[in-house]
Amino acid sequence: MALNMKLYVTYGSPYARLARIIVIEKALEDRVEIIEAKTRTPGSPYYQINPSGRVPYLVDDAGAGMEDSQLICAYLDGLDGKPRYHNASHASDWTYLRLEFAARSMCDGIAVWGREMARPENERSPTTLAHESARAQRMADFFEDRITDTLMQGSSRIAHLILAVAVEMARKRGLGDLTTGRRRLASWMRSISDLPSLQRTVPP
Ligand SMILES: N[C@@H](CCC(=O)N[C@@H](CS)C(=O)NCC(=O)O)C(=O)O
Repeated sequence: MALNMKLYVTYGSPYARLARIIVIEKALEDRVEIIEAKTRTPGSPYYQINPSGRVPYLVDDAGAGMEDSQLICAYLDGLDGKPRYHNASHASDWTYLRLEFAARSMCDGIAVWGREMARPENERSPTTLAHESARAQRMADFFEDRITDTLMQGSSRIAHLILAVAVEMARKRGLGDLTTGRRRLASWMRSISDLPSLQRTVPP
């Protein structure tokens, strides 16, 4: 089958990683071409494709473009009419949604940390780094308490993928290992990190 959809990514982006994980999990690799975009570059040709300049960005087989991992993951997951990570019962399951949005919040904070660290050293804000570091620790405590909840166990939901991607990004970008001293989160991370879709999308 022709690769008729295009997914623009950078390999370090946690949000793009979520979309790449769904492509693998939903066996869409023969339908979605993964393209590396040049982000954060004045005059990048990518801005002609996605004016916001962010990744992930998906162009579907009708040529319609969409941005944001939340939308793209739900779209890709629903293509076969059998969404596994966004099934209809989650949409009004407030207990589950609270966990999903807490994981998003944690991921957003760690992404801010990563962005700050990517700046030249003399442009980094120690205040922002300290703020995000403290937030990440509080959120890791939150998930250490919640991780044994049945909603965080069993078959993967998008909340699980977001949390896993966030914790791995913290490790990779120098914020530290958020599972240290958090036995339950550490054991949960060990098992989810073994998923082939996570292994195949590890950031460089
Ligand atoms: N809420 C968005 C966030 C996407 C985002 O922040 N992407 C970053 C990479 S991690 C990006 O493309 N940055 C480039 C820029 O800001 O120009 C999502 O979930 O997709």
